[in-house]
Amino acid sequence: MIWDRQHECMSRKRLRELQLTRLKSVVRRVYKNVPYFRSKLDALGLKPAKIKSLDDLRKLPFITKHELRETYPFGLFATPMKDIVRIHSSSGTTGKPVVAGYTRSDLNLWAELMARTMTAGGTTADDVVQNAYGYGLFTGGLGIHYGAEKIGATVVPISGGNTARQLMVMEDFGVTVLACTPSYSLQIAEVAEEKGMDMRKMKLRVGIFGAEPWSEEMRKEIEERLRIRALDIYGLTEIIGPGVASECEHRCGLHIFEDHFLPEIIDPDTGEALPEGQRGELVITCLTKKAFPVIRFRTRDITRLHHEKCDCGRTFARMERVTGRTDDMLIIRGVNVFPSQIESVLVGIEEAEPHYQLIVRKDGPMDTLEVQVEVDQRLFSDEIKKLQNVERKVAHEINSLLGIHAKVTLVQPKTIERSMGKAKRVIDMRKEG
Ligand code: DLL
Repeated sequence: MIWDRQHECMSRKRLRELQLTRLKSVVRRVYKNVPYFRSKLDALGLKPAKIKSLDDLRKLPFITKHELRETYPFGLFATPMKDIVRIHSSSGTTGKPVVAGYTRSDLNLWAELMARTMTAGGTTADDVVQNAYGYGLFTGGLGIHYGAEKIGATVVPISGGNTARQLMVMEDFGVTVLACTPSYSLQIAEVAEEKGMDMRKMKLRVGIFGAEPWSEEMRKEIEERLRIRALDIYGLTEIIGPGVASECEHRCGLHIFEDHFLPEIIDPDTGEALPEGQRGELVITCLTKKAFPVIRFRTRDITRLHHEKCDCGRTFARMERVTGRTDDMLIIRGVNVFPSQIESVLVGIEEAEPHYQLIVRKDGPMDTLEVQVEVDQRLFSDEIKKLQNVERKVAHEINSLLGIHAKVTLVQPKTIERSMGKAKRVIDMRKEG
């Protein structure tokens, strides 16, 4: 199903023309209205009129976390505050949060993009959507909310937490679509199992999951335990929130809504554009947003793009599932690893539960990795030798697939903190000295 066939299936040629017109216009507008951006371009001797082709985008400077910090909170807004009707922000675990403003037209656009997202995931007006993303400053809750309402679905705005109540609502209201982070969906599955609930008797059929990296193996695990089809959606506060890219029924990458967001892939070390199909850092330019249109925003998310047409008929580029962020990448004795790669290994091991945490420490000049993973209570009460065998097996798998030595510690069920939003996968003790 396609929400906006006219745009989502437009020819690549026509799409490029539209992108160019929009790019020229957004650069002119931001140059005129955002002094910070204007002074950056002036320092480069660059006038908006020099942007004549999509390739000219590369002449423009990047926006990174640094620029967002320098202009905190509203310095990159391109409209007067009186036109801004909503503010959202990121959680800001490291320093000040990112603040995003929306005009009324931005909110309409967002609802439209979320309607595309929900429809691509197979949601229709007949569905009952349990929205367990957090409501509030986080973009997940209200983003899904307005998109699902726009397509005429019934929204249950339950927000995150109180898992027993989530299950009661799911059963009693005949919920068919669950929207939350993948890690929270597992927590819901876990509590359902504890309560002896039979998911086959529930009407739930689809999960709309995103906001954190998750592996293909984790998808399978969630699908089996909740008896649903799980789809991946992507977005970020700096760009709009969810509604930047979404999987369709074919699940071969996430379609980027390219008529509004222009993607590039760069080498995160050099900032140079990478050739088609290569994996690197995703950079996004907002083409149509009014209040907070960031230009060449470095997302720090690692992915690659494919441009071949998808069987669903959409012509938009597809991004591969985000494997991790440049700042989440661990370098263990010279080997680069993302937490999601370790997740893929763990979820494939029968004795291990899909709850884990990675602890990175400094041991002299070396970085060491400890993988804590939960195992079944039965195994835990078993003889110590069995536990040691499983630890060895997990360490061996990690070593043979990723080439790193990790210390594996099996822990009791429920030792690893459960989250109702984004899971905390890495504890980096190096930063604490
Ligand atoms: O997480 C927006 C969102 C809400 C997306 C609900 C999807 C569903 P932020 O809190 O600003 O916004 O975090 C954005 O989360 O740069 C990625 O690193 C990560 N992320 C988001 N979606 C995915 C995904 C929301 N599907 C940051 N896979 C992004 C992997 C994701 N990582």
